[in-house]
Amino acid sequence: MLQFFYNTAPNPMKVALLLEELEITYEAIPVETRKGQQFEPKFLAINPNGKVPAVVDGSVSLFDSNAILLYLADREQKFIPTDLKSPDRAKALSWLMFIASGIGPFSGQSVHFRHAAPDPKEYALNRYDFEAHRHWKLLDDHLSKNTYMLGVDYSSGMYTIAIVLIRLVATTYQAGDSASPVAPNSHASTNWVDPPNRLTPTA
Ligand SMILES: N[C@@H](CCC(=O)N[C@@H](CS)C(=O)NCC(=O)O)C(=O)O
Repeated sequence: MLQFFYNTAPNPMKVALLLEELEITYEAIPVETRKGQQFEPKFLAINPNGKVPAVVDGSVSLFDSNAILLYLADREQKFIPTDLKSPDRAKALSWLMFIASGIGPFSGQSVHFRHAAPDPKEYALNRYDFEAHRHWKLLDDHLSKNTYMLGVDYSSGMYTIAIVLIRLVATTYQAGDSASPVAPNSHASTNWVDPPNRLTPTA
C-alpha cells in the first residue's frame, strides 16, 4: 500500500487532498516535525531534504509535494491532460511550476514576515508581499478571461492538479492575510472547480 508521510502543514495537505480525490488507498504515516523526526536516518533515506510530504509507492519513492502530485495524477491519469505533447499538458505543467516556485513560496514568506518574523522585517515584508500580490494578480487576470485554468472547453469542466494546488495555497494565504481584494477572480470558487464549491473550505 502507498505510504504517505505527512504533517498537517500546507504542502502535505496538498497531497492528502489529491490522494482523497483520486480515491487511492494509502497508509498515512505522521512525521512529528516539531520533534525532529524528519531528520531521522530512516526518513532522510526517503527524503534527503528532511521535509514532509514524502511518498513510497512500492519501489517508487518521492519527495517534494508538486512532484508527488504530478506522479499521482499521471499514475491515475486524472486531473491532468495525459497526452504528453498536448498544448493543454504544457499549460498544466507551466501553472503547476508557477505554483511550486512562485505563488506558493512567495505567499508563504509574505505570511511569515507579516505574522511570525521578529522586527526588523519591513524590507522583507515589502519584498514578499509585492511578489505574492504580483503572482496573485497574474492569476486573477488569467481567470478573469478564462472560466478554468486551462480554458472553458477543457475536458468537460474537469479540474486539474494545478487548480487543487492553487485552491489550497489560496486557503493558506487567506488564513494569514486575505488576498481577496487583490485577486477577486481567484477567490470566486466557481472559477476554480467543477462542480462549484467542491473545494471551498468550510472554515
Ligand atoms: N518544497 C517542499 C517543501 C516542504 C516543506 O516545506 N515542508 C514543511 C511542511 S509544509 C516541513 O516539512 N517543515 C518542517 C521542517 O522544515 O523541518 C514541498 O513542496 O514538499
